[in-house]
Amino acid sequence: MRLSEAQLKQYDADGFLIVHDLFKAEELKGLQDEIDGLVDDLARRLQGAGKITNLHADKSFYYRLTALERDFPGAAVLIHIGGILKPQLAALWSSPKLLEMIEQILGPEIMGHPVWNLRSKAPSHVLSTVPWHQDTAYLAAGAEHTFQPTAWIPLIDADSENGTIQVLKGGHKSGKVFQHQLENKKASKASWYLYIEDADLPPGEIVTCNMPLGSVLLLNQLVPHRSTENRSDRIRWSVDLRWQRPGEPHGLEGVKDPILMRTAKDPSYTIDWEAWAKTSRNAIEIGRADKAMEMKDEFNAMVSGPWMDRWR
Ligand SMILES: O=C(O)CCC(=O)C(=O)O
Repeated sequence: MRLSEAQLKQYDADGFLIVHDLFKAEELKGLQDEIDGLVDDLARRLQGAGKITNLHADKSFYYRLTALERDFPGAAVLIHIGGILKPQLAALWSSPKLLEMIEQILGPEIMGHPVWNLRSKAPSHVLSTVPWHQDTAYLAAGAEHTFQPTAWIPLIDADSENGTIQVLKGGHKSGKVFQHQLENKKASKASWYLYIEDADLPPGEIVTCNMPLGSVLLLNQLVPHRSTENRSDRIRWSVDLRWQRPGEPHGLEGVKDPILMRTAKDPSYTIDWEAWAKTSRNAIEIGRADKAMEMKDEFNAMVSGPWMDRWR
């Protein structure tokens, strides 16, 4: 879908834009089924390892992981940091509908940025409530100058009850990376998130993004945003995907590579997902703690990443 001039201007001025009705519910069904498969696989592995007894196979997309999380705290984080990019999510990330809009923002040469997330925001799950941050703060210093639009795509009608995104309108305008803190320094929360203290946030209107299924939120890499608590009884599933132009700093140099998605130089170009996924750096999700990998404990939900050194 093509954005209008007014929408492009709004994205530029506000640092975010909600695009309504980009996808029909049935276009997202394949992704939901794929996620059901990931949850089923996790449940079976947990059962096989003697960690749980009930697979909760009778429960549906919006409920099953909550039941698994109750029986095995950490299940929701394990889905979030699983890090294996499955075909439906890859297809969404590189879908003509998204790339057409991104091409209007970035131009015809488009790389997928290596940070992507499947968010399994279970009800009242403290570790899924993401505090105020700028996306670029999770990357190496200097990457803030690279234009890196994010698409945040809920797989449910997202609203203030189930913990949608809030954005600080125009908060990208200074071009600065604000001071971030590590949340896990607070004794109360074993978290891997960064946060900006209220006093360090620029002034601006806080906009709560009420987004029906099928809509997409485009964010600027510098606009402060957060997600609030999920007070509903359903899982607020979402994905977030990013892009940038080739040849510019991506902020994960030496850790993970971007992937070319579209180029005007070769109209018949097709994405080689397999080659990208084969590099071990890409197979390992950025959030997966090195220690957990070393210990080969597939059920360790500990998370760390290079941003922790940046802000320690
Ligand atoms: O989905 C969420 O709860 C938070 C998403 C977010 O902060 C992001 O995509 O940068």
